[in-house]
Amino acid sequence: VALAKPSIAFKNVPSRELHEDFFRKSIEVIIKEAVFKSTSTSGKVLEWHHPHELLKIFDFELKTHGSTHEDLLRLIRDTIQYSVKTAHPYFVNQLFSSLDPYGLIGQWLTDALNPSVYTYEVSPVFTLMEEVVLREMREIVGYPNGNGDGIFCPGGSMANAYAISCARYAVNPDIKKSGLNGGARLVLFTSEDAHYSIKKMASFLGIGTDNVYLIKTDKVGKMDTSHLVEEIERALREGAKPFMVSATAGTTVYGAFDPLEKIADICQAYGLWFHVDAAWGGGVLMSSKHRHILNGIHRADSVTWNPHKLLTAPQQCSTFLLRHEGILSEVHSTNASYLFQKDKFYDTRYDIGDKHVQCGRRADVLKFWFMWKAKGSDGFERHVDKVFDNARYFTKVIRERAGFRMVVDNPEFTNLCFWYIPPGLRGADSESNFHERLHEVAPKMKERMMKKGSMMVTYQTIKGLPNFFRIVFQNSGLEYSDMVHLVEELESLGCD
Ligand code: ABU
Repeated sequence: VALAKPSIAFKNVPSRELHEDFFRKSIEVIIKEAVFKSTSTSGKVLEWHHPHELLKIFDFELKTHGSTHEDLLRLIRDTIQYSVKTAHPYFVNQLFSSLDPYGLIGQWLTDALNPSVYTYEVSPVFTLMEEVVLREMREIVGYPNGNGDGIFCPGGSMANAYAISCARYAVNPDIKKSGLNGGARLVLFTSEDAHYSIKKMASFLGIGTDNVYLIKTDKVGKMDTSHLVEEIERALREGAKPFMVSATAGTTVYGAFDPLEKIADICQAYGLWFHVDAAWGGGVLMSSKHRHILNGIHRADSVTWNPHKLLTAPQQCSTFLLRHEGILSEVHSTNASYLFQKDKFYDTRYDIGDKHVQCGRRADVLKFWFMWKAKGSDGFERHVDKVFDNARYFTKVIRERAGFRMVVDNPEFTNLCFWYIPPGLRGADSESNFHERLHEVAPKMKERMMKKGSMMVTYQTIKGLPNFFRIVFQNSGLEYSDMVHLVEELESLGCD
């Protein structure tokens, strides 16, 4: 244990035995409280406190002198107590949830080894593990023999940034050295329901948000390809340089899948980089029953796919996959002589760090690889099929109940968007203020559920619709009885 080494053997550092004791006690608390208690339906999803209250009851303050192990154990317990239990079966608030035991062990092993995956000499196992996992994922996407390239990224937004960076380089390699000055105005296209990271990263990379042309979506949230062509033509008429389309496979709110084959044809016709943001929907590729909703993804130049979403790898685990070899290095490498020496005694192609824009980098691969080893690809397939099945069942249940109304009638994915019309508002559809009153229902019910701690589901408005709930099924540990419980809890929260 590093803490017991003489270099940090200050007088107040306890002995190795004390550290071992502390490790065991901490792990025991974490397993008991953060793993098992937090995932049990007998406990709450959260214990709500406003920030000013939490600041009073939680010992956040940093002090001159260190704390005892007893105090630290109390802090561990408090941290668990006041945190949201995102692995609780009734946390259906985001595009991630649940706790995979193998993923957690992989995460803990990663942290114990504390690698940085930039050179083979520092991370031999993780470098090769990344290569194996990324190749397998490319095969599943449908790239011939799994060829191409890929990286693990700190989140899907960064993966989308890599896509913009590669697409920009593909249209004008000089940008790497000379920057954007004086070149043609570059324009990229994505749908109005796409993830906000496309705009954010376009700004970050100097493209500018005005040069992200938003394409209309239909009523189920899919990109309107006729409008895409119109907007590409508009950009050309304006003298700009269209360079990329970012399609979405699994939009954040509706869970819609853009028509990838049609978009691929358009990109081919206009010579545009075709990116698919499948951060959320990529996991569907594991299911032979459902993967058809991503038909055409194999034609993408690049793909964002986050195993921490549908496949339940612990946060965070995001990948960026390409059909092209070499471009990641060409775009991003700067050949730092203190890390990427070319005269090393081993094959330096395994020093993969220079194709990333990060230097130090966590090994997010291990937890996912370990899960894959534990479950097999067919385990992931069963998981995906189960969450689809749960989503269908939940839809069936709410269709049969008074007060629920679907926003998208036949959802393709496991995002289910619906309004809950409380008894006091039923039959008032024709009243002039019905939409305003309905708009207030979801925020009020959300406040009640947070304060009660019984469940967490998000709400939002898009395209001027009154606030509606979006429930997301991603935890295959849930049963039909949990679906019924969630429905009944919503009814009870909106009983008036
Ligand atoms: N990266 C999108 C996350 C948004 C959500 O969980 O709803």
